[in-house]
Amino acid sequence: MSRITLSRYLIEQTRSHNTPADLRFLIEVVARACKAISHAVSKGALDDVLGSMGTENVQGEVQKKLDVMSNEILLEANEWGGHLAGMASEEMDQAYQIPGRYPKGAYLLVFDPLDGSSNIDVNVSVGTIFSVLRCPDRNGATGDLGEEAFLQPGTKQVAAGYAIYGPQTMLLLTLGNGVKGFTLDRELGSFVLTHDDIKVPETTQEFAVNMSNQRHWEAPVQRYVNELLAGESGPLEKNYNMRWIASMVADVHRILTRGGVFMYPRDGRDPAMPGKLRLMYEANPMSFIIEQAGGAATNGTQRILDIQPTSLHQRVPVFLGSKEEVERVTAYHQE
Ligand code: AHM
Ligand code: MG
Repeated sequence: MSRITLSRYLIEQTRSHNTPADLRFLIEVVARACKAISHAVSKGALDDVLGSMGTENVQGEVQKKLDVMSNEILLEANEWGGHLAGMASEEMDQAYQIPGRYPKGAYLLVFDPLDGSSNIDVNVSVGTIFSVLRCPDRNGATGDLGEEAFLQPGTKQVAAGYAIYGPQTMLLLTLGNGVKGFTLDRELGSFVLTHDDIKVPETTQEFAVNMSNQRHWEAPVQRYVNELLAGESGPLEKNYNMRWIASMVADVHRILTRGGVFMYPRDGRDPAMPGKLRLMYEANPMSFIIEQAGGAATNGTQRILDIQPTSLHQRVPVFLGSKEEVERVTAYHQE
């Protein structure tokens, strides 16, 4: 049986869904960068890539060596091909300008180069999350690309995906017509289609949340999680299991595989931080993927993909996964 590689899938998409050739090239380049990141992550202590840099990113978080390496791998892979007008990364203060010596293209690439990086040193799955937007018309302007070009709601994404560096390296991708899963065949050096048409079950008995923050949550989330914990004898009349990997890619990947609800609610610790996760680098791409797989994603009151971003590094509360549970916790916010 012939195997469908990512390249072949993308070419078929060009034929069947008019996926533009430059978008196809962009995805291929991102996938190639993810292979390089997968390789670097897998080396661990052998190549002295574990541990911290001793620096902080724009959000005041300690940068791991692999955060910085992954960011550089993605920038270098994508800057020269002529398919991008600019990039933005969780690890960089401002938008990245395509160097003047290279041609520019129609798209914007936004990424979290290594999500869940607090897990690197303990050998737990991490991943790369990415989102592709079209660059708005600049009316002939040739100067630096400003942050405003990126501030588009998630509904405008033309593609999104993530690579998960776990027992297997996989790439999950949506071009807006379903979700496909590819597994890296290291001998071939190719991502091979292994999970066709991924769907999130509508109902679930599994939830994911960092319970240590419970005392800081708002009332609707307190109520919902208490009901989950009450199990069969509570109002939801079933027992729930809990999982928290603290790597969003790994938690979302589990939900895409067997269902579940993922929450990173707003909490009362810092009013300037409405949630931990970033809209552009984490919430939007994951919400696009989850919706394309038949699930739902809200910030408690609104569909995440409808949020108009106001800044590049904006944070949002996130509830995503199996529809029934996301709708339930969202309804509690509205009561
Ligand atoms: P990061 O982008 O700095 O790695 O942070 C995001 C991660 C998510 O992957 C994960 O869901 C969450 O932070 C875990 O947070 P916590 O440490 O509160 O459990
Ligand atoms: Mg992250």
